[in-house]
Amino acid sequence: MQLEKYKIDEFNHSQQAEHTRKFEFLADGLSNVEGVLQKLVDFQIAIPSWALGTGGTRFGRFSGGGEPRSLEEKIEDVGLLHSLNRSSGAISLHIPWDIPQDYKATKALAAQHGLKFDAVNSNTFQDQQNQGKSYKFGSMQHVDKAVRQQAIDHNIEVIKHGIELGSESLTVWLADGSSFPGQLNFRKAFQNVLESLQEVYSAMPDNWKMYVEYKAFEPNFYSTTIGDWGQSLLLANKLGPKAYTLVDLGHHLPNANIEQIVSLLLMEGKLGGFHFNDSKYSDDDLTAGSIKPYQLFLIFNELVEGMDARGMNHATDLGWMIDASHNLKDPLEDLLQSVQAIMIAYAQSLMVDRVALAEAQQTNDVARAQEILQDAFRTDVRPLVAEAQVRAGGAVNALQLYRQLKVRENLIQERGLKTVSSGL
Ligand code: LRH
Ligand code: MN
Ligand code: MN
Repeated sequence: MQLEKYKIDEFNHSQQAEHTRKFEFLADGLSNVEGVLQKLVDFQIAIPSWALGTGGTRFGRFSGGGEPRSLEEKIEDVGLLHSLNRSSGAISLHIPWDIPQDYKATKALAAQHGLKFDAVNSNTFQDQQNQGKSYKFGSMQHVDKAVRQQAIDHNIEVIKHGIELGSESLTVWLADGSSFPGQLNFRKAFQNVLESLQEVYSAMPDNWKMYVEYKAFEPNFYSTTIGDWGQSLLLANKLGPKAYTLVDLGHHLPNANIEQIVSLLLMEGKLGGFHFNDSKYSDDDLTAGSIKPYQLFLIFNELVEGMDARGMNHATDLGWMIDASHNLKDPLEDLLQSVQAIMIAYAQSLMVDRVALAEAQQTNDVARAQEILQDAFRTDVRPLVAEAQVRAGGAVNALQLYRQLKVRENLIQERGLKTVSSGL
């Protein structure tokens, strides 16, 4: 489906008076509005290809209509999101759920939609048809060298696809671990993973980054070989300067202080990327900001502070990605909401009075420090985010326009009501 620019302009025009009133009211009380707006315009969040179809649970999947049936249609869907909000200018592929057939054509299609290829993801947590060895007992940790080799070869293959598409990073998430005490020798498992990752690492071009993603549990329920940020950081440090830790917000044990983890990883120069989502329990993959918006803000607060301290570019120096997939909502509406929540948290964190906060910390003024953070968090910055998206060429309210233009209905007409998407 084509989303012509004039439709966005018409919509923005119809909302102009109300938007201007709200924006001017907000901007009036803020300092450095132009600087903040530019940062918001520059900020882009990659969309995972696997979130474009309705996600399932292990109890079932209720497929939605008009879902993308091919890599091309996934790119088109992200293109739609990006033309609505101008903040989703990249797609993250998962191999072999996505196999590019014709690199040139795939790249041209993405460019036509203004999209880049973000991190490519490998998959050694499922067995594929015609696969020689099984990953039932792990992949890179496996006791059998032949299984480890298969996992290494797959990752090198993924890097090759990424190079062809212009991607510059590889995300490795391993399901490796054990479900019963005694099943695994922890040290041997870790060592095997390290050695396997070293081979993959050396196959990466010099300008690439490897993101080592950790997760506390699931599918293994006794131990996970890369189970937390300590294990990931250990690997990243041993691997070398191209390896970093990736934080997926849903991959922690309950109540973990993720903002503190982020702060220390940044301090060590080893924070590589993010998988944004939200959760009530564990890896729920719910819409970012839907359950714990204050936590999302606190994480951004550390990100902005830590990146500024290290002189990092907010827009380009970390891999910002969403990893949420939904089984109830229209996936595109869900993604628009996630991007919006991330932009809001980012905007709020840009408004924190850092000088006053440092002063409050230095004088142990606990109440003042809390007030400073909550002042920013309790400011309704939606008009600021909307203004940035309009300036970038997007809609003043992407979700509202999505509904008004009946995008899903159009996609159903084009692609059919019952579609089977590849992925989760
Ligand atoms: C694992 C995970 C990882 C995978 C994705 C599908 O739970 O977060 O990032 O690649 O889900
Ligand atoms: Mn993830
Ligand atoms: Mn996950």
